[in-house]
Amino acid sequence: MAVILPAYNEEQTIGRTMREFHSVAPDAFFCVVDNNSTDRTADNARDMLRELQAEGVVLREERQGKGNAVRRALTDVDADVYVLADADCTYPAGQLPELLAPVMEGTADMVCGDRLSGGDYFKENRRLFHGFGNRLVQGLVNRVSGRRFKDIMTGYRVMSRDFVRIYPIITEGFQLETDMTLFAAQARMRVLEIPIRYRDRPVGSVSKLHTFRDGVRILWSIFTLFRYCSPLTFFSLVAALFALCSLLSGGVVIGEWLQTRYITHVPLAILAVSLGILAAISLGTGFVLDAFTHQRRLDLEIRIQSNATRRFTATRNKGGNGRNTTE
Ligand SMILES: Nc1nc2c(ncn2[C@@H]2O[C@H](COP(=O)(O)OP(=O)(O)OP(=O)(O)O)[C@@H](O)[C@H]2O)c(=O)[nH]1
Ligand SMILES: [Mg+2]
Repeated sequence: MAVILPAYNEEQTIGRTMREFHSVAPDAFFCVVDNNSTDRTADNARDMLRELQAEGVVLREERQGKGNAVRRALTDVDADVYVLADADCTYPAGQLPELLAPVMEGTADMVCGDRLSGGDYFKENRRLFHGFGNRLVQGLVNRVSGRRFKDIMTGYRVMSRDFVRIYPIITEGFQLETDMTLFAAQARMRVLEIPIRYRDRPVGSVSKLHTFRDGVRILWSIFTLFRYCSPLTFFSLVAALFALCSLLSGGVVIGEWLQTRYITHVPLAILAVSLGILAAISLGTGFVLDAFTHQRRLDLEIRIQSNATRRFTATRNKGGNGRNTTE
């Protein structure tokens, strides 16, 4: 098992986070990914590895961003199960066994620590708009994915090797968590959410999340994903908008022609026709991209099937019925 801790200027809390996780998972391989920290984060992590006599590594990633850091860890470390957490002591290491069990047993591909159901997050995290932002993103993601996720942006996750091997990390920053959940939904992975306790960062440690900058990036990435994943719906909506404008501007022209058999609003007629053409082009684009999306889904499914670790093997004994389980 690998515990991945992306850390950017977390000298105050990285050691304590590692100690807490080590106390519940002494055999875990720690992977701390430092990202150009200007404080003693990397040194403290190395010191703590030595002190705990734990297995692990402190990696350095040049490209800034949590997504880049996690990508480095998942690319460099091979493990049967991956635990992802923040290096800021906010997530309860004590609940790791609960989160770990379903992935270990093979009944879930990703288990998320749900901060919101217990209510701690709203009490503990006092930053204005964070509760609102979480709810907004959750509503949008649930709408796009058709699922009912409770906490989409949690940073405490346990992931199976199978999930990690097929998940392409293309996001660089804090969009990572939202993207992971959306991808899991798209790939029809089994996602389980378990309510967890949540504490605010200890006094003196500083959050790396910029409410508006990162909020806008997350919303933009959901919008982009909607365009990529449901192009037919997306471009049909665009086409409907163009068609409506075309009808509104063309209505006047048609009305005039019906009454007088003349068209005096020539510019308006040209506008209406142009908007109609744009509507048709948008709809056509939607159909073409829909075919691409279909192909991409097929490719993804093939990748999932060829990468999956099979839980059961049917024995090929001559007279047997092939069953080796009672589950
Ligand atoms: N390596 C790396 N880690 C990062 C970067 N940005 C954030 N992190 C780490 O990602 C984790 C989450 O960042 P936080 O600032 O706690 O973000 P958050 O949990 O959404 O915000 P809070 O609710 O304020 O804690 C922490 O362990 C950070 O150190 C980065 O650019 N590089
Ligand atoms: Mg945090």
